[in-house]
Amino acid sequence: MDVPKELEKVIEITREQNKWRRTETINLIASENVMSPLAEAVYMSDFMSRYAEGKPYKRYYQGTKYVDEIETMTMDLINEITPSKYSDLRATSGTIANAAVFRVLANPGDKALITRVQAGAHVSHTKYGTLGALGIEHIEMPFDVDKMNVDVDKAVKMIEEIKPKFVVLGASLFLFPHPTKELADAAHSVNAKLVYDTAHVYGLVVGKVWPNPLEDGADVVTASTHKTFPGPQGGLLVTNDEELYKQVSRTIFPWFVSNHHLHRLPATAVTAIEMKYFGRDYASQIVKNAKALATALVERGFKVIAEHLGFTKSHQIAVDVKNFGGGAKVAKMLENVNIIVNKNLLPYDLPEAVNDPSGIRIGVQEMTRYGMKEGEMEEIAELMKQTVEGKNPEEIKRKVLELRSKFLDVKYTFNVDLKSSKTIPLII
Ligand code: DSN
Repeated sequence: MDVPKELEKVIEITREQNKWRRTETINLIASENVMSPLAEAVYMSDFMSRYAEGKPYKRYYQGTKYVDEIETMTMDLINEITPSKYSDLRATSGTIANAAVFRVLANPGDKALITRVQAGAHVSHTKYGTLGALGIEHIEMPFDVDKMNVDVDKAVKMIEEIKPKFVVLGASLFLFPHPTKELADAAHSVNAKLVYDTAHVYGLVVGKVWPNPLEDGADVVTASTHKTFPGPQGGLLVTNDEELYKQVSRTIFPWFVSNHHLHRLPATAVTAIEMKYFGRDYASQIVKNAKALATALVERGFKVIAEHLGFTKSHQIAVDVKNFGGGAKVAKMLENVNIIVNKNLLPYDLPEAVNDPSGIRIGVQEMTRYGMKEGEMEEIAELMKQTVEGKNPEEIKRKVLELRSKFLDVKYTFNVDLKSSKTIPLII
């Protein structure tokens, strides 16, 4: 039979995606990254076709001895690099990790305090997302726009007055570490728990450039495994609290996942090993690059948020682009020249401005993983300036392609010859 047209189309779309996003674009989406070829090789394995409901060595299926081994090893690696006492990798996303934790900590009708939506709370922290689905009331903590952080004194008072079941820190627009210690102390004084969502910054935590919230009193930390931590798309949670760990573990399965997408496990393990050996260099270069890009943008007339605070301590910067037509317009203009960012609410926007907010959010973690340094951040800032000034997009795109073509190999990984190392092929 001839190859059907629709099959050809599927192959073509996938090829085009690979070519465009892997080789032709400067990706500055703060929630994305690339796996190393090594992690991708183990991702494409027989694990992707199997089931292993339950926990290692306590499964509801036979045939899981290597799943047990890789899952246990990955949990140990995560505990080592975080560091933490207990980890669970079965949440298939950060949202699912949050859902399991929130469900254990509160019942429908209970209250949770979260960061302000415009200040970056993830949708899963809110009444619009997981918290709403669980029937838990979302109450926003005051935010100090000048400090680009939760207003500690007012938030502590609010915790003492409202006595929520839990407080959530961590955000999707996340420039500076949240005040974990102060809010953990306040939460514990009213028998509440502190949940810290490190989805965006987990790679910075394991790279030791961002505080480990567990060391500052957080009861449980959730994360994504594919943002600054450059692994497969997925979620995890870590804690030092044995009782909480047992309760959440009993809840993830069977309430929130059945199978936990097993091909994530070896790829997460490879990434954890990469972070163990290269994480510090990678994470500190990310922060240097973010600051360098912010500085270069300001020098070119952009209004980068939090200049008086040094712009950022994370992989992200936020830019107010109202003067250039707003976040939606600027994000489209940049996409047109192959620079990929997302429009983003800034803390002083109204929530209704979500479709055309003042800002764009920029993350430098993926380009850092491809080896870009401060000099390339300056080049990117220049290309962005030319774009918003309305210079010839085709000419700018040509320069983007040229810059990107010099950074096609993932760094901060090991050079392993996957083809010749074993008689059994690694890639089936
Ligand atoms: N909404 C994603 C982001 O921060 O881009 C995370 O799920």
